[in-house]
Amino acid sequence: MEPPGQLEYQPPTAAVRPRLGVDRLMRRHSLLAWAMALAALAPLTARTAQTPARPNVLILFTDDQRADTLSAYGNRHIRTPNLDRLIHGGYSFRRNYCFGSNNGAVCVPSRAMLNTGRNWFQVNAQLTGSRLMPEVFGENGYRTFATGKWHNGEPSFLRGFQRGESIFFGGMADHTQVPIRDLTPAHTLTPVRIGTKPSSELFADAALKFLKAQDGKQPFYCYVAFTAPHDPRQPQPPFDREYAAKKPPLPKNFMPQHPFDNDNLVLRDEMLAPWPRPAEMIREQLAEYYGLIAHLDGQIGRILDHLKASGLDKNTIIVYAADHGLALGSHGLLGKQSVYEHSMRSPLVFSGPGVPANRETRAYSYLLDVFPTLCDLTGVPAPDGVFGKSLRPLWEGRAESVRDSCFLPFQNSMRAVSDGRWKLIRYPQVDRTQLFDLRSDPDELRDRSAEARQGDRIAALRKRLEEWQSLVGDRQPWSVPNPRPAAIDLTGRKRTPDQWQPEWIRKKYFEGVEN
Ligand SMILES: [Ca+2]
Repeated sequence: MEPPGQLEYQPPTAAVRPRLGVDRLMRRHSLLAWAMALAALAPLTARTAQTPARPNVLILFTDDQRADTLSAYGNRHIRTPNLDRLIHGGYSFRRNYCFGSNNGAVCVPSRAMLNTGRNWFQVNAQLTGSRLMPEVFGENGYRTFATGKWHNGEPSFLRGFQRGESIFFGGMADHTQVPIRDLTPAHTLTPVRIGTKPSSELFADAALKFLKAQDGKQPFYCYVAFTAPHDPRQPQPPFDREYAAKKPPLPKNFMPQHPFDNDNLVLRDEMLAPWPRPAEMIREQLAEYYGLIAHLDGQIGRILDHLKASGLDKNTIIVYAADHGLALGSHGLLGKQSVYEHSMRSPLVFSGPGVPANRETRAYSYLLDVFPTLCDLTGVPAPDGVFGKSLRPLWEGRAESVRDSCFLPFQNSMRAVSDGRWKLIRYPQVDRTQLFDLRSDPDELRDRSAEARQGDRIAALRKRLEEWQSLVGDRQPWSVPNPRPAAIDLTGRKRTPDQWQPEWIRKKYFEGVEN
């Protein structure tokens, strides 16, 4: 596996260089068209206005997918031709992050932040008191639909979406037996039924059914939240055999154990392999993870094919992202409960009308920027309280960045800030600090914090971190009274498989473990 920071994606050439003048001209035309359409509908309220010229919105959201698991970004050990197609046709945010987490189930706050544009200090898991992205689009003339994972409770789902099929309320499930529900025309949820296809096929089927029923009279907002490649890591044929036969190499920052206690070492994600981590077992799980992504890629391809064949691609903004990354062997970890790059970074791509093709930026972005960006692109007003920022100025060349640093707060156990090159991580509960030079050390392997000459740099980064804390109302102190010892050795620690792991995974990875 290539380390995320070293994956230099080179746009092919001058043929795809930005033509900002043309882009701006086109944007003006499109704004003019909208203005005319809006003027014609002036007597109508925003709630009932229907402006077919408005672009449709399609969100393809994956679960636990590392930012470096895409062949278009240079990973030679995975093939993702369909996601590559999306990347080549769109604008990539190569430094996109989940804004930390207040929950070991990082999916929950990540999705809360995506769907409200708020940070986790402003929004709760059930999204009460926050305006939802689909809710706002629905009120502004969009036909809203969702399929796949919704991890923020049924009431918020019902508030957010007008339509839905094959909805999974929960964190994870056996990918071949997903418990799903549908939204009835009376806007109630059906009893749970068990999906009879692999998860990504189920959700792609539902999305395609919705897309094929669109008549163009009303713009749509279609949210497709895949549960792949979240564990259980169950690659589907033929990708199971393909990747088992050619296992990816270990990540460059593979370690048998995390070097100290980060407060998140013993939880369900981390129990999927023993301590110390056996190198070959990590490669097996990487092969299964990649196989699951390859299958997901094929299902996304079905959706992209339909958009192209139907012509919907000409007026549909596609957002592709994942809720966060995953360690899978990096730093001795398996899960996402850390603020290292592999776990907090996630892919983010925009494509569609007005978005340049085959371009990318390394400006910092967060998933919570998606909501205000889509508002900016569609003319839908962003609600009060949105913390994210529109990313549109980046691809239009009107800004080099929308923020000068990246803050990653994780529960009360970790705080990180990076300035584009240097990254400071603080672990208050065990009184540990790390400093990495991401330019020369993108894998976060060489902690420089003990070097005397880094004192000023650490002080400056700490100041920036505290400015972020002040901005978001984060009261976590740098130090706590009586910090715990940082040293820990998990060798031979008892493991428990959870109910979602299928029998073959229990046999393969929990042999000899009581379950
Ligand atoms: Ca997730």
